[in-house]
Amino acid sequence: MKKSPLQIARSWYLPKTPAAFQGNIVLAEGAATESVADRQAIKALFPNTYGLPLIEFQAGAAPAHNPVSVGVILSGGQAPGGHNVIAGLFDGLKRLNPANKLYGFLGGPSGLVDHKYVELTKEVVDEFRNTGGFDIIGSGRTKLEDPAQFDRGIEICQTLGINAIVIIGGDDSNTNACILAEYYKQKACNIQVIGCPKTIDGDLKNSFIETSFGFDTACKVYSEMIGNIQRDANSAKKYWHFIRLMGRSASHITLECALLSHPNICIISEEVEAKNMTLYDIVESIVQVIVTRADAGINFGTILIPEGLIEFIPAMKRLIAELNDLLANNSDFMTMPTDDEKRQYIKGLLSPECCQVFRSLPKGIARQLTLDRDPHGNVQVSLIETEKLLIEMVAKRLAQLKAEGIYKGKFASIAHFFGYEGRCAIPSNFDADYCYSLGYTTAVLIDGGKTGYMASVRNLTAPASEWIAGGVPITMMMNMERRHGQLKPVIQKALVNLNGEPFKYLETNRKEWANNEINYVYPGPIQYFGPREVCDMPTCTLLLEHNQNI
Ligand code: FBP
Repeated sequence: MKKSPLQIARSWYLPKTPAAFQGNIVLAEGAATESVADRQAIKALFPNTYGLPLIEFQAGAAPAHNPVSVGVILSGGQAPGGHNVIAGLFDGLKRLNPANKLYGFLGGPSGLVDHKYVELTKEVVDEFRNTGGFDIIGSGRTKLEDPAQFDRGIEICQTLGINAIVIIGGDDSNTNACILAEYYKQKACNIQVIGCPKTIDGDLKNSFIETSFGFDTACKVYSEMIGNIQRDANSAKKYWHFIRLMGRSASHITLECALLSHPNICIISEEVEAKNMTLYDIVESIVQVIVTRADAGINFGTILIPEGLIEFIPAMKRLIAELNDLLANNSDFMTMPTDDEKRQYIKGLLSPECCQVFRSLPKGIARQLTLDRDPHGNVQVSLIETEKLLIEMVAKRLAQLKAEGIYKGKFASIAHFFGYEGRCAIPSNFDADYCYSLGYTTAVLIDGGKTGYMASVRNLTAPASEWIAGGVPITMMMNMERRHGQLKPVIQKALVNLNGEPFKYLETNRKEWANNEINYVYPGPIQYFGPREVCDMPTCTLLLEHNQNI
């Protein structure tokens, strides 16, 4: 296979790791923990894995390292650095005991159920060090929720002598990890389960998981493209660019990209919800900036739109919740042959308030809201073209204002959606280091006999040698939420905190960014070699959350 010069150069990169990894590690246990909410319900559902202590790695005398075999699963959407988690896990296991073995389950959680696996040897792992993508073993979105699936997992683990399963995934996949850990503990079948915090969305975080891996690289890739578009806009001076950014529900990606590139407008879903804004309020706020700039003779600009926006507009949120319940396992709906029949059927079942909202939407967008949910019951927001909806509504409003003599500018727009472009990028130094450290941490937790934990590496704004590694009980992050029409235990998603420093920074600066094109910032492409401030900086979000300057 031909490799690019950068790929070859990156294959030699040695990830930077916490100093604790240099010597022998002991697992220091803290006090018992509680879940973030719904404590009684979570405790009842996880009697064997609830309340476990926090774990921090410290230097100490070497315990005996019994040989173990581990199976690893990549779950959900791709995120840069997944291969380095596997490399760190492999190196950690081999260092603890050269007899340790690592297997990879193929194609995501279904590999465990269908018994599709490969042994990950040094030769295989070496090919993928510091590369983007999940292609070493592939990924998938199968939800592990049925005891029959768990039992299939036991069969293959017993066949291969696997003592531990590692699930590298987002909030839903780590919820699966927790359910699996509880089941295996209850069955006393000696299979540990450890999770690893992955997702470009950045919404799997709390005081012990400072960020999910992949967020840094993905945001840097999108910001490079936003910067390039801004330079094009400022050169040609004729287009408004509506840029939708991935991130599912939370607006962390959009916010981080705004902090890096200073667009004219940045919409944050969580703010829209807090201010109880309607779709028309959002359109008005965009139109206001366009008209003001046009008055100054500027007929171009950039607007960042989070992909989950639609779900945060309160009236739309109620509509989506009703649709979720109506469409959950609804075979009548699924087998209807035409879109028109489906539309009529839905209109007949919705409440009057939601039906009115549904009817007010352009047909294409309304249809997109009824498309299949993902296996976890989420609306597939990446399929909803919110940027086009906003363009249509903004153009209509500007035409009205023009007729009234209020708007004198010219409006030409271009729609963009950045998502898949960033998910398999070559990981930044930050993600390469962080992921390798997470993988190594996972190996140590397994060696220590732990189950029901997520690997945690903290103090991430400091140099890697000062990072603090350990484990967080997954039940600690859980609460009860409605999914597929039923209350389920899930890891609580971290949305943008409107009182947090990253959002406050946007709030302070957005007026200036709206009116002036000279404020654009052009971040340029990710750099892998060179000075620290160019190559090793974590996200602005992390820096601001740690009260540091950006
Ligand atoms: P994860 O939560 O699994 O990490 O997925 C992230 C994500 O990239 C979202 O930002 C996006 O909405 C979704 O996956 C797209 O899903 P798919 O890859 O199935 O199209």
